[in-house]
Order: sequence, then structure tokens, then C-alpha cells
Amino acid sequence: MKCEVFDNIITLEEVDSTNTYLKKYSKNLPVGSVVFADEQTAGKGRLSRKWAGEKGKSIACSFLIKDVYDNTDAVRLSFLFSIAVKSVLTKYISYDKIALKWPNDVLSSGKKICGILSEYSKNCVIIGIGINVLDFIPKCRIDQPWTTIELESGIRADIKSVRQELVLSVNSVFSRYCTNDLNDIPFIWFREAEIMNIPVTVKSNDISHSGIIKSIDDKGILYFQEKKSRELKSISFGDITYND
Ligand code: BT5
Repeated sequence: MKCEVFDNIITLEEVDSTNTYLKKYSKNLPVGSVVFADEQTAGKGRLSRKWAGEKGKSIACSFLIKDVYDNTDAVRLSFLFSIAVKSVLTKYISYDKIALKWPNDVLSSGKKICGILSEYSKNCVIIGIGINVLDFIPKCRIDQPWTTIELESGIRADIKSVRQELVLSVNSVFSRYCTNDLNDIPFIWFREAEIMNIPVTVKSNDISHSGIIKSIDDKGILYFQEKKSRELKSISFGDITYND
């Protein structure tokens, strides 16, 4: 893959989902394309979950990365984007409130403030980012604690400025960490997340385990020591909750 600079910025008033838009048009769009939408009518999360937002109150965008021939790179790249989001959020919210949650959420005060959806399609990786900026009333139920930049900081941030800060931050993180070998990225993320030895509940395939986080591997698989058996187990998809 080419480690591109994101400089082809498309802005839409309304779209079903910015990820779906890029999937549809990836062939004709140049390297370095990003699409922002004021409103999504069918914003989506992982596993067909819904992503909520309200017109003009949040960041809803997707970044297109072309010429990717290993679908594991989709996971690795999504880690880079969460590092870039963290850096934007710390302009508004104090650093110690922000946490990176495996695989691709960003939390503030333990509540979800950003979700990242990475998809691999036709040798492209599409990274969708939703950030709650201003307070809003969700149209669909959000079945977990969530928050906004406004709630966390008292700042009514300007959406256009946050968009610009995000693109700058992504470009800066890419130029720092995105080399031809992306294998190191999960380890960089793990250090940045500071989650070594943190108690966690892991849910995958409707099975829950309690344990302590121990490590990550170059594919982004997370390893934890299960509390009961003390065995080292891994999770490659699913959800975790930090229990501190
Ligand atoms: C994610 O999925 O967190 C990925 C969300 C990605 C959204 C962006 S917006 C731009 C781009 N276009 C899209 O269509 N999607 C991307 P997941 O880990 O599966 O989490 C989904 C869960 O988050 C839902 O089931 C809710 O519990 C919760 N949720 C939904 N909307 C939320 C919001 N605005 N803030 C916080 N949590 C939310």
C-alpha cells in the first residue's frame, strides 16, 4: 500500500453512510480521499449495529486507503486512526480522561465518544470515524454509556475545525508510523493505550470471560489471562469492557 496524504476532501450534506459511499465510489476516487457528511441516514457500526448522530452535531467521515493486499492491514490501520482521534480529543478534553479501547473505540471518562469501523473491500481499506462533538438526542437507542466533547469539556467545538484537526492529525500519525511494514502498529497502539495488566471483561460469540490484559500481537489479537483458569486466552473479534 501507499502511505498517502489525505488531501482530497469531499463534503456531503446527507448520505446513507460515509463508509458505504466510499465502497461504492472507491474505484474512481483518487488516493487520499476522505468524505465527511453533515448527516448519515444509515450510519453503521460493526456486526450490523447502528451508529447514531444528529445533523451538524458530530463528525461522520471515512478515509479511503487504496492498494491494500492483506486484509489484516485493515485492523492495523484502524489502530492508527484511533491514535489520531485521541490526539484531536485531547485538544478539548483533559488527557487523563481519554482512553483507547480495543479494538477501535475511544472513551472519555469511561464512556464512548468515538467509534471506528474498518472495512476491507476490493483491495481498499475504508476507515469510518464517528465522533460525538455537540450534545444531541439520538434517534436510535445507544445501549452503552456514551458522551460528547461538549459534555466532557463544556466546549461547543466548531465542527469544521474538528474536521480539519482530524485530517491533520491522521496525516501526522501516518507520516510518523505508516511505513511499508505495518506489523508494528498494534504494538504502538498497545503502548499508547496503556492497558497492560488492566482487569477486563471480554465478550466474544456471546461468551464472557473476566481477566487481565497481557499483550497484543502483530495482527491486533488481544491476549488476556483468564481469572478463573489463569490460562492465556485471546480475542480477535468482539467487545471488551475495562473493569477499573
Ligand atoms: C463502532 O461500532 O463503534 C463503529 C462506529 C463507526 C461510525 C462511523 S460514522 C462514519 C462512518 N460511517 C458509518 O456508517 N460508520 C462509520 P461498534 O463497536 O459495533 O459500536 C456500535 C455501538 O455503539 C452501538 O451498538 C451502540 O451501542 C453504540 N453507539 C451507537 N451510536 C453511538 C454514538 N453516537 N456514540 C456512542 N456510542 C454509540
